[in-house]
Amino acid sequence: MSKRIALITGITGQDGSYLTEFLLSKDYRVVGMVRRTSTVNFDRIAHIQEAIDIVQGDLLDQSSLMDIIREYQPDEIYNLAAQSFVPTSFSQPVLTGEFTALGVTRVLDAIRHVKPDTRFYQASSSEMFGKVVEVPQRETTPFHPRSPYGVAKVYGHWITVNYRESYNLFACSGILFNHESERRGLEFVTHKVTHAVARIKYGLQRELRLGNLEARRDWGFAGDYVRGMWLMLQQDKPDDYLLATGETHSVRELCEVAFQRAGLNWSDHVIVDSKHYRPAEVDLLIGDPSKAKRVLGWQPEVNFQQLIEMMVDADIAALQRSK
Ligand code: NAP
Ligand code: F7E
Repeated sequence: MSKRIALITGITGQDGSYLTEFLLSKDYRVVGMVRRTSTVNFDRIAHIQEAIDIVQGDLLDQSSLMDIIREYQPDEIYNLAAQSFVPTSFSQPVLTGEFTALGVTRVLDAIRHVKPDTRFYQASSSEMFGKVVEVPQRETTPFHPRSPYGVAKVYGHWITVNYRESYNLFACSGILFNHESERRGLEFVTHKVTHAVARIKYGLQRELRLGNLEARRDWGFAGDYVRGMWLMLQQDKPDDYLLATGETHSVRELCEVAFQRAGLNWSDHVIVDSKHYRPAEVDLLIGDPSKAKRVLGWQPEVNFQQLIEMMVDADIAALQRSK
């Protein structure tokens, strides 16, 4: 039997790299779409690059998306590409809308015209809940986004639902809460903290400047979440699912756990700097993943403490290797 073909947009990102490993383990042929840059940055997929096809395309360019689908005839498309950093969405709101919102329509429309039986996964986000109206948040909780990023993701979510309902596409929206790993970008708070912990331990820096320590998030491990993405596309019918751990912790608790892992006291090093505050904050996120558990049989295997300790250990090991 010929291999199933999966196309991943955003393959060079954190989730793209874990999803690629997962799909290769399921014997898929994986095609990764990357945008053209003058310097190639395939750090996260360098170890599996030989096993995949890389193709150039861009969420801003409709014809590139159509050509890729025509050429590779994917059975499944995972749309992970986005401008995903919330503060940048405040400074570059229009670009964020182009990538993170309209980009979704471009992929869906390419599927509709070229290969309408392709199964589609949209990377939606807990940032859509924003100023939450229900605790914990479920698939049915109304959205109140608090950033241009969150607003763009609400658009991406509803256009996915709309193409499913209008054109009968197998289109799923995964509402994923924060998920992290040693491959997380260094600007996100978990990796910013664990990376700084390693550097402080080895005397390479003394202080760590953060913003709102009281913000609470439902943090899980990225490796667990990509399994959920795949499960959504293996069902008989397309639907939307929320993936979360069901636990919430503050940035302050994140600091406590991370510094403690390295034998340090967080309050000796962390400085609150208003520069890192956002024009509008998401104060509390906690998800109820019971639908994903019931229907997909999905549940996370790594808890908050294990995740943060894993990330600190990885950052310390990386620093030791580089010395
Ligand atoms: P990430 O590490 O920031 O990766 C984003 C990817 O999108 C990168 O591969 C990037 O390519 C690519 N990209 C950006 N603009 C593009 C464009 N115009 N055309 C083609 N590719 C483009 O994000 P992530 O953490 O893996 O998250 C994956 C997806 O899930 C994103 O859509 C994110 O918004 C969403 N999400 C993430 C979380 C989370 O906690 N991680 C939670 C909910 C939803 P370059 O390498 O060229 O920059
Ligand atoms: O912030 C607070 C900050 O940037 C988490 C993206 O993957 O998850 C991510 O979005 C919290 C916020 O992630 C700093 O104010 C305090 O309340 O790690 P973050 P995020 O904004 O939750 C969602 C689900 C996505 O979909 C997004 O793509 O931490 N915080 N001090 C800080 N945050 C940062 N980055 N840096 C600080 O110094």
